Amino acid sequence: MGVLNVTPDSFSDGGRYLDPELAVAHGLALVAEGADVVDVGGESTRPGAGPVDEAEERRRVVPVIEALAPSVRVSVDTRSAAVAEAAVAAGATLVNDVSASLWPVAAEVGAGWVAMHMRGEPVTMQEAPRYDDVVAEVGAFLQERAAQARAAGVEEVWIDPGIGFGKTLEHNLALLRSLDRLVAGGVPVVVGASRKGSLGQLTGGAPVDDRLEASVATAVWAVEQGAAMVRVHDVAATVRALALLEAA
Ligand code: PMM
Repeated sequence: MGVLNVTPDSFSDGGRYLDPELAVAHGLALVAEGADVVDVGGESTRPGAGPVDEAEERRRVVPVIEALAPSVRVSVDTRSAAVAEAAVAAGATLVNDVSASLWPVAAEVGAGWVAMHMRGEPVTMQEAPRYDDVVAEVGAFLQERAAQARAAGVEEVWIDPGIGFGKTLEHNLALLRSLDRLVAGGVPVVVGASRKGSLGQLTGGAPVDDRLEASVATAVWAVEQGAAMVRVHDVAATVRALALLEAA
């Protein structure tokens, strides 16, 4: 899954693809690099970000989705039911939901659904997050949401531990270390660690544009542990690294 943020303020590519033409061109480039899914988002959920007006979010994503959907599977990265509905009408077939709350919408429109775990809201989520057992708590939450979605009629359900969403470095590492436990639950797992702050922390404070190796290594680790999809910015490098893993 290649990341396409149509936002002024996402942490790694904010502002780069606000122009719909540039966004579509970048989406097609991700496809050429080997992305199976392009994840179009119009609201930044980086730590500290506030919510975006729904109409504005829709205005950002719909034209881009319409242009990309004939060429590739498109997911919409949103927490808004109205935006998810508009995105599916525009051609998206997967709702990537960092709020893990939009399964009724996915059921209604017949789309797939990714339930991501987040503790709190983006504005405050990195203010001293704490868990007794992060792996058990995140796993239980996601399995429960997946079961709810299935019961509501969503046929394609994915779960995602939400690296960096209300989690410290230690929490993120614990989740990555025990990814096999999440996978063992039987629901396909998505992991998004690409260019995130934890990777900077682990690499001597590498800035966001200098986290390629750590991002690729983490994607390879996740797939090796059984993740069925990785959400990444650097599609070409990740696809090449994963080809090696598959061959080996
Ligand atoms: N991370 C971000 C946004 N959306 N969706 C899923 N399923 N998993 C993630 O880890 C995730 C996400 C934040 O990163 P971005 O600013 O690069 O989009």
